[in-house]
Amino acid sequence: MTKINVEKKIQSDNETIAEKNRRVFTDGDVFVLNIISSPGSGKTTLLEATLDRLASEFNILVIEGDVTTERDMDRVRAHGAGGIQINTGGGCHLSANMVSEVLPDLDLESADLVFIENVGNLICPATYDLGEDVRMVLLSTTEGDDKPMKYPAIFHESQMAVVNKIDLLPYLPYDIERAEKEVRVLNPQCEIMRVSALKGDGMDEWCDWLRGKLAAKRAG
Ligand SMILES: Nc1nc2c(ncn2[C@@H]2O[C@H](COP(=O)(O)OP(=O)(O)OP(=O)(O)O)[C@@H](O)[C@H]2O)c(=O)[nH]1
Ligand SMILES: [Mg+2]
Repeated sequence: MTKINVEKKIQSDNETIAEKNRRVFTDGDVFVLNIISSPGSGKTTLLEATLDRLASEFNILVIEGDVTTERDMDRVRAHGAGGIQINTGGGCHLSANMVSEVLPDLDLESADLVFIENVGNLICPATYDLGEDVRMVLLSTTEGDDKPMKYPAIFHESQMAVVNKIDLLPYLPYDIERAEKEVRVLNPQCEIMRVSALKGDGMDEWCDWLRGKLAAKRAG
């Protein structure tokens, strides 16, 4: 019982700070995407591919979440992103407070899109609102097609699910229809898209989705 109360308090404190972050993001007129996946699904590769296509059109900031190192921040900087690396020092997810602490270091006024790459983990980040507009789960074909039902929380909490590494479909026993069906069972409202961040398949559709989300937010 005590454990449940402590968890509820942590979540409600997080929610309060997330709402403050959301107001800061809205004042900055930016669209914010919180990207969650297991390690190695291709979050940073998707960001690199997105930057290659959109960095000349939009001012893009990235908040990188990792236990340690600046490796992912170095990668996205090399593709034209501004932003900042957060090291959790062992924590398995970003919290609204961690994001709130770096907001003063970001030039949101001149930004259009803000990507938050969460710590690679399919469980812990699922229920931590960071103040984003959309929470997105990235699946990949190398993980196996049974993951949605095994890790349901993130699929309940996400408004967008992207299946990455579709270039590998001919070589893997991955039933993409099965994975997508499981997502729909868990969350019928969740949008679903397929991409290969590495090879470029689906990237035009993905970039159009981002353009649409930014335009919709700015239209109020
Ligand atoms: N074949 C193929 N490989 C990919 C694709 N996207 C990413 N990869 C590879 O997958 C590996 C992991 O990619 P990352 O982008 O580092 O994955 P990540 O989700 O950012 O990893 P963490 O930040 O450690 O959680 C790299 O070797 C990428 O080149 C893809 O679409 N197709
Ligand atoms: Mg990464």
